[in-house]
Amino acid sequence: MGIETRFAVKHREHLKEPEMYRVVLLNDDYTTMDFVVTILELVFHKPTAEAEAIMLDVHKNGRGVAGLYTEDVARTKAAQVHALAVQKQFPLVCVVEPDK
Ligand code: TYC
Repeated sequence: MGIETRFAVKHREHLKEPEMYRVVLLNDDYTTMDFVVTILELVFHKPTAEAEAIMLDVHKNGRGVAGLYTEDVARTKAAQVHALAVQKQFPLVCVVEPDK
């Protein structure tokens, strides 16, 4: 076994998958469905059909997962959602929580 292979094998054992975080959208009575779909398309890069399905899931069940990311990306996306919601004066809230 060559030096590079031995190095790779030895060091791979110290690598861990990053902890993942959910960005969860919460339902409310005032934010428009169109705005939530737009958020899911723009911030979370969901295709329209999937964005509509997630929005309806949140509308019916009170909350729903917009996406799963490393913590810094999840918090950045949550901040982007908040900034866009404030801009349009919608009370839309999303929270970041560890995925197990
Ligand atoms: N419940 C809102 C309405 O009826 C739509 C909505 C969906 C709001 C998802 C927020 O995260 C949300 N206009």
